[in-house]
Amino acid sequence: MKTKTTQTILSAAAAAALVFTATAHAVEKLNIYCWSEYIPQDVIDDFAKETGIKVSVENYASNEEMLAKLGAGGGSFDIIQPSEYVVEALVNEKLLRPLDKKAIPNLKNIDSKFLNMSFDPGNKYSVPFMAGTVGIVVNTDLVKEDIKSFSDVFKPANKGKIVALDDAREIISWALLSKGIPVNDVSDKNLEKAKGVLSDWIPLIKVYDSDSPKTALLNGDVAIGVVWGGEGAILLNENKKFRWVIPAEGTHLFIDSLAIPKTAKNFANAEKFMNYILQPEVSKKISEAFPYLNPNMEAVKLLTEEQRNNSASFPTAKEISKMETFKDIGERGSVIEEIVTSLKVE
Ligand code: SPD
Repeated sequence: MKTKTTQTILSAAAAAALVFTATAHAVEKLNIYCWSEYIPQDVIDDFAKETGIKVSVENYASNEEMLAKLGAGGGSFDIIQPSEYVVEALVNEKLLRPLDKKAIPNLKNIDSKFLNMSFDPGNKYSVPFMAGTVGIVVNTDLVKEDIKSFSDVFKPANKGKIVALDDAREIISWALLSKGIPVNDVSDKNLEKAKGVLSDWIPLIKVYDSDSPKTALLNGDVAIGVVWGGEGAILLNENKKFRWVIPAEGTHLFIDSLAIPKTAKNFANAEKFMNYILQPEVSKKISEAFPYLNPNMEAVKLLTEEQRNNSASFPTAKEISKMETFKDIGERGSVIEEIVTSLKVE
């Protein structure tokens, strides 16, 4: 039979164990570093509530901003959201952690067209999040000309009426396409040609915004935009006066994925999050807030016909067949940054 003192000691130990367990649960964490306006806050909150994991989120507005922070050792992230050419670079540099696919069974919901792509064969390191294009949005109340191409957008008559993505790789690709040059052919000779084009185009741009280019169009600050497909889709939903145009010169297809940096501490929580957002209902919620080209075919089935018919979210198969994806171009990326930055300050 236990004496009263022994019982007291035992229950104190049990209480301490409980406190320890509770504390251990409280420190479960997930640090997400993702594009702005891409993962809705309610999806993050629901995940945190369901799993008890404390989630922190930081945003970036370009792949290059994200790479600079990772490279400088800033932040300690468990999930990043790189585009295809950046996944390719990070895999080559061995900076990503291989995924435990057993922890991500919902990967089965992704359309096979978006799996096993050349930037990550076998999806060893990345899970497709959203895809999309870059196109032109025209406020037809303010612009009466029939805008069909980048060359129509960047005309002197449109000076001060244009919002453009603040993204050097994007901007240079529009100039390359206008010269009939594929977006990954970034030789010195081709960049020189693109620079010539951009020296005329860049002075026409009024606003640079990669986070929310729709805002300048919505508040009437500008009349034409060269924007992400998801931003275009929101504008089309907002008002019939906005028209979406796939540039006649062509555009590119981006695939933004979730990946785990090699240095991640909470990698199992990162895989939990990946699996969570791949559930059709959750992915549908993401599409509703940020209507990009959703590679999750089970989620797409849950969207309304109107959502699926939004031309800025879902380009046709014919349009997609003409689009290239960006490739890792190594050091040429810095040359492009320098060209665009120098033209902006002229
Ligand atoms: N607000 C989310 C924007 C995502 C854009 N994807 C990036 C493609 C870069 N080439």
